[in-house]
Amino acid sequence: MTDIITTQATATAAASGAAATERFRTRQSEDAPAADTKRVDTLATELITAVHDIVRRHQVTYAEYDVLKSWLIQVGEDGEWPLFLDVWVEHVIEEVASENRAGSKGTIEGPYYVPGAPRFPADATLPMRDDEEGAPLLFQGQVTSVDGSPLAGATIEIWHADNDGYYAQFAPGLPEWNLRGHVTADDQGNFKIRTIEPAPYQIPTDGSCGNLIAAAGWHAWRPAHLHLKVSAPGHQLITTQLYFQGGQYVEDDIASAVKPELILAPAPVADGDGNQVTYDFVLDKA
Ligand code: MBD
Ligand code: FE
Repeated sequence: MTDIITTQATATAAASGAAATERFRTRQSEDAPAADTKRVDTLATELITAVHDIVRRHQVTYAEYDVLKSWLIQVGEDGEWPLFLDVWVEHVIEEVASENRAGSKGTIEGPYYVPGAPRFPADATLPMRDDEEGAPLLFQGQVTSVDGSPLAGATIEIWHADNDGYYAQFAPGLPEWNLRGHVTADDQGNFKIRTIEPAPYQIPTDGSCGNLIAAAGWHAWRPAHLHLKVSAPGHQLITTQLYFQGGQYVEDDIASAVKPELILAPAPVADGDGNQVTYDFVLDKA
């Protein structure tokens, strides 16, 4: 009995990993692309050959091979493949995907996006608990096209961690849509979102990604960040994140997802609590 209560009340790698894996599977089954044999041949062959090269170059032993094998099995059992891939691989996928974009910078999506968040008009307060901790943040801006025209009715999806670094639906005890919302900009593309500043995010230390980080002597942290998906009809959706100037780990993100264009410098609100910042989004045409 005590065990059950403890398990449910504590954020674990296995629980957040299982949720992230399930979330990804749901999305992938809806729009899985067809595989091209030639492409799979090329990519799989080069990946396998790269592994062979590493084994030869570093004289990898049977003992090390067996550690790798059990670690790979464990990543799956912990449900941490989404976490592993998004932390150590996705930033290069995003770099390649956005090479030819002229509008606002994007960055990785990460494992914790959930579609279908509650909708709000252009002046919005994100769902949060009555006693939600963290400095209030007023995040506002305008969405325009690369040609400068305002994008009326653009949508801004936003999701972020709370003041303890936890995401709703991936950690226990949080309201389902806490700090998640889908905001529709006004007829000038303007939006105003009231929320709280998130805390830095620590990769779970009790799972296989945490084991790797500890074994390699790395740190397990991402800087505090807001996640966003910004879109408008006839334009390319951008998935991005925004960080906080001077914040811990901004210069040293475990997921390598910080870009200079994505760093906010909020200023104290003159006649109230917390900080405010303006950030505009420019979308490329579709
Ligand atoms: C996160 O919150 C995140 O944004 C990424 C990319 C990886 C792990 C946790
Ligand atoms: Fe995140």
